[in-house]
Amino acid sequence: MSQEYFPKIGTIKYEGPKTKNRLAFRHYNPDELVGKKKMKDHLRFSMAYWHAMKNTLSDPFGGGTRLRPWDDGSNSIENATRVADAGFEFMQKIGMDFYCFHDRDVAPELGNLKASNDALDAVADHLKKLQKQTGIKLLWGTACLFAHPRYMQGAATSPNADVYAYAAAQVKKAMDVTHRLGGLGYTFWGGREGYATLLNTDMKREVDNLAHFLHMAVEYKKAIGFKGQFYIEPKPREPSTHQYDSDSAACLNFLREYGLLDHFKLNIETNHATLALHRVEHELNVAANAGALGSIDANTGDELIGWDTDQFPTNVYMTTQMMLQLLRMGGFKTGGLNFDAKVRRESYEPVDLFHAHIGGMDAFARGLKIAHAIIQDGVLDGIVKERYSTFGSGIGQTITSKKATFASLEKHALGLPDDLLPASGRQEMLENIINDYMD
Ligand code: XUL
Ligand code: CO
Repeated sequence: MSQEYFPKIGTIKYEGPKTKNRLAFRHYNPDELVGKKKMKDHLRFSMAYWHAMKNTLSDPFGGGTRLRPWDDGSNSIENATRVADAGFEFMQKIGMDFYCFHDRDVAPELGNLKASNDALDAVADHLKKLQKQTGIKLLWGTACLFAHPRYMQGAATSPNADVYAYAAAQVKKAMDVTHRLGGLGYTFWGGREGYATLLNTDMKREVDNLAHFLHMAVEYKKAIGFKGQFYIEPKPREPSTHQYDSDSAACLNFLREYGLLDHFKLNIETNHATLALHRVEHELNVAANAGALGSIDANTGDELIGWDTDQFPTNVYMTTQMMLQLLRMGGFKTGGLNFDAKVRRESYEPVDLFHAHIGGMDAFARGLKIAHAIIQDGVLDGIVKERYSTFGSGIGQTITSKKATFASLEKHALGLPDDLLPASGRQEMLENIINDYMD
């Protein structure tokens, strides 16, 4: 990394909430302890290569607007390695320890699979060097199975067997490269694994094929000795009208049905949760309850627009709820907070990448500290425990210990008054309590 690509920007430092410097952290102080762990080890921030380095900032109504002097847009290896240099300079300056990529983000797709594989290998050699120089690690790799026209009708759920084979070959190579780079995980987001109309779709066959595809990935993982965690990333729609991996519950059901649950965890993305009409904490909770919360794609949507706008998360109320879920499950094991977020089309300068990530990192640092304080004080936990306390003794105890039957419950119910009521849910009081922790 001889040349500097962000020459006017130095290392971003923690300066505390009172600083006037916009290129500084107000809350994220990497080495500060929160409980027993450093902030950076709780949060494990990661750069999403496809957004930070490759997104041209186009939208359905207009082309790209970004200024990225280091990227000439060509398909050359030189360009790919220059972009990688800029990416690592960015991560170093902002202090991010991880990154994630699709095969086609880091290296160009050329005229045939062999040429594309060779290009990927060449760039991977360079990435390996950069990782060694900087200590930055690959959180997860993945394959882009949705951009090329061959995947217009799906990849592992394509109606065409040759497309299915091509997708398998692409994943095989992406897994090889992820393994070579010491990746801690590998993600399957079902880009176009879904359908637009049942009039032309054999859903059962497509889902069976998808499961077989993932079983082959598990086999291949064993064959090459890759120890990283596999993730599935739920998303309900966009690009397909109906995606097979629509939300946490659907993914868990699919994994169980096909005997894959031991091999996969979920990578939960906020904007995908809201597209599924769930709060992100719901999706995290469903995954965590199944022991399958693996990683997080951190972003947020625009509720007024309603599509996957992939914005940077700045809402501390939301990051607090997310951190409550994460801390309660004992924190990340292999995953992290990957900023699957892009700057707005209007924010086209390189420095905007810094403002965006600083804001996201600060929002999660605040969420972490607040969630930790809430858990430490036991305010919520005590109230939730009390809410279910009738299950701790008497008839409730027989239910909890699975000794109850319909007959025994009927006998008990016959002795109860008809106007019996549960205790108040106290939602507003609880929301007030959370607000007390916000300052
Ligand atoms: C798409 C999305 C992807 C995955 C990786 O909405 O989130 O970028 O994270 O393929
Ligand atoms: Co994502």
